[in-house]
Amino acid sequence: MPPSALELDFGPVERDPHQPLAAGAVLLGGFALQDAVALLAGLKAVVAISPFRHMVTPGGWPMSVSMSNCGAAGWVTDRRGYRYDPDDPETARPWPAMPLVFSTLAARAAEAAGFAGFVPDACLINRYEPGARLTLHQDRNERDFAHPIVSVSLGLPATFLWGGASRSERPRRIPLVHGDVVVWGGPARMTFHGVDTMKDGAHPLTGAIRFNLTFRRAN
Ligand code: MD6
Ligand code: FE
Repeated sequence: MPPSALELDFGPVERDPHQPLAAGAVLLGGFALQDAVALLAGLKAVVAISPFRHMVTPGGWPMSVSMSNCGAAGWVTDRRGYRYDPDDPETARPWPAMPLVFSTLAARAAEAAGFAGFVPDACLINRYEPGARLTLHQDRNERDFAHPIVSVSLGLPATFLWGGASRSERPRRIPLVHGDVVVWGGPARMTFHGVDTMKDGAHPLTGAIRFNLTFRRAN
């Protein structure tokens, strides 16, 4: 017997889809699930133009996470520091345009989290292989911290590290899975955060990779 429409619509729900992390920050469980295939197609088109690369920190260390960008501004790091650049330093061309499915999803998620009118001009694309990690940091290279940040997880699960206003605060560990979206802004905007060392695994859409899209208003 086929499952009833009721079962299809309402199960299986394992987590509250709207999980507050702090004032101004919320995890929208599964918010991007319906768009995941289109988002991955958009990602593929972007990195065909501006490929993933391991950028170097100002201290000279290559990051374990490889990155690309799309939109009017792209986040970059090199020996000169962290900043947004309208051009991809590797191609010496503007970053690829932000796919409509990216900006539409980011705006919908921001609105669902209470930040109506979010128009991202930058999308940083992070690519994690098993063993990759992102140390605790604040996102502070944007011009106006009044805008929230929208973060979309695709592929392998990860443990998000959610700290406090100072680096010394011990972070909470938040599991993030394929399709999850985190939005934060307002009083949570400068929270220290990171991603714990990625475990090995296999996701049907991405294999042994986690992608993260973070949408910002840089300028
Ligand atoms: C990641 N995310 O989830 C890394 N930053 O792969 C971030 O560093 C981040 O998710 C600011 C806002 C949301 C984020
Ligand atoms: Fe960040």
